[in-house]
Amino acid sequence: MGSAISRMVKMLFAKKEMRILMVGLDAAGKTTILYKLKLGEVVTTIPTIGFNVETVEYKNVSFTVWDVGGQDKIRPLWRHYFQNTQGLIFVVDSNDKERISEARDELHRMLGEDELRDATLLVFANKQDLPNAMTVSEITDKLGLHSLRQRRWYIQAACAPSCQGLYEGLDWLSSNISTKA
Ligand code: G3D
Repeated sequence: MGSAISRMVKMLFAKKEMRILMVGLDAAGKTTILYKLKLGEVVTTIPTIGFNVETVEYKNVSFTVWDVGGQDKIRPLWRHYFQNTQGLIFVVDSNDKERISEARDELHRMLGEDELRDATLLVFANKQDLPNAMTVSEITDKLGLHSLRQRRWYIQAACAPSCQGLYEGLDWLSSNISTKA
């Protein structure tokens, strides 16, 4: 399954030049997704204490990943990674009802960044395999996605360990990003 996904994802991105940021609260499943894509070697850098950045480069595509939430001091550093970002992937733990409002606040803060003004948004409602997971429509509501204006967005149910939903989400993203293909 993993290698089939990896082949499909590579086909999606083969001819495009794009920069994609994948963020979300810690433990949402970002690293699991990044490894499942098998696009290449995941490189972890630590620009400052408390800020781990994971990156994967595949041909002209770069994925950059970090945790958002509760780190006001290092926020200004994020901007360095925003430039030329066409795609923002926001990963949510569908089972984490306690932190869904924190996730919403972080998402809206990111979307308020000037450099991310034109970025297309894909939300992965991850951990759908867990019995008490919130549904996609509940998460759509709690994240306030319908209130977004002038933003292309899509929410995809996912289960990262089994790769469910990953290809579908990325397929939508690659078709809805304006690139310098
Ligand atoms: P992060 O990179 O966003 O911080 P991780 O999150 O990818 O490290 O995932 C955090 C934990 O959630 C991991 O478990 C991981 O296996 C698990 N996880 C990720 N996606 C899913 C999912 O879709 N369903 C379920 N049930 N678990 C998931 P551990 O135990 O390694 O901390």
